[in-house]
Amino acid sequence: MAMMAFLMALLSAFLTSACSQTMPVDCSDIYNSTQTVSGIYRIYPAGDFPVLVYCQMISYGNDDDNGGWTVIQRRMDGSVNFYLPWNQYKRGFGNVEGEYWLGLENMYELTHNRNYMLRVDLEDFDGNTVFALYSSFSVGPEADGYNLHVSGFTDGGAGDSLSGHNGFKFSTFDMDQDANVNNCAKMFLGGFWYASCHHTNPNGLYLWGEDATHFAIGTVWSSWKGYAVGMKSISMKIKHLS
Ligand SMILES: [Ca+2]
Repeated sequence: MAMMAFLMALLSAFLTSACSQTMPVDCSDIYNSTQTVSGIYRIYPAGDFPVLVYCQMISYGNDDDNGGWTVIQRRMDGSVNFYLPWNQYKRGFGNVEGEYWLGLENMYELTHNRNYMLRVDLEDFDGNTVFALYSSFSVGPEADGYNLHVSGFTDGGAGDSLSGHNGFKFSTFDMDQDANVNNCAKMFLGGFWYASCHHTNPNGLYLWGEDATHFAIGTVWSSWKGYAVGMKSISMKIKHLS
């Protein structure tokens, strides 16, 4: 009996260990299991089926701990069309090795169980880089329009273009949940937590620099470069607070 109890304990320890290593919820879990190289990994936001994601494992130096950022949105070369309907924004789209959107349902699953911070990294076409950090970030359930909760801004040179979107529902061209009498997603060619309408448009048209022909349709972050300059790269990444 003692031997059986010992074997059961061993099996239990093995299963616990195997589970924590093969079913990571986010990139922090992967980082904590000693995978410290940035790249593509499988995470399990809802605990059941895997989702491919890019994990930014480097530390930025100003974090409270080490790497393990889960990239939820990334633009870098204009290779992916982001002017897409609701179902695409809900489920996620793009190429995980390049430009992609993780999906609102995955963001909800991740952020309703754990407390996350958000970092937005920006780069212009002259090679300048800045960021904005938010100590709290979460996405509500679909029943609440996947509404945005963001607060606790810290300036990394970018200024704050996101806090004005706090509390707003997500909108796409075929799902107008914004605060404008018109359709913000149609006017600004993206999908976002539009208010009436935006201070930043990370999922807007990739502009390849400055273009004032059509107002604020690009991947702009107004508190840094105004409404006519599209970013060379813009990415949003989250990390849960331990
Ligand atoms: Ca509207």
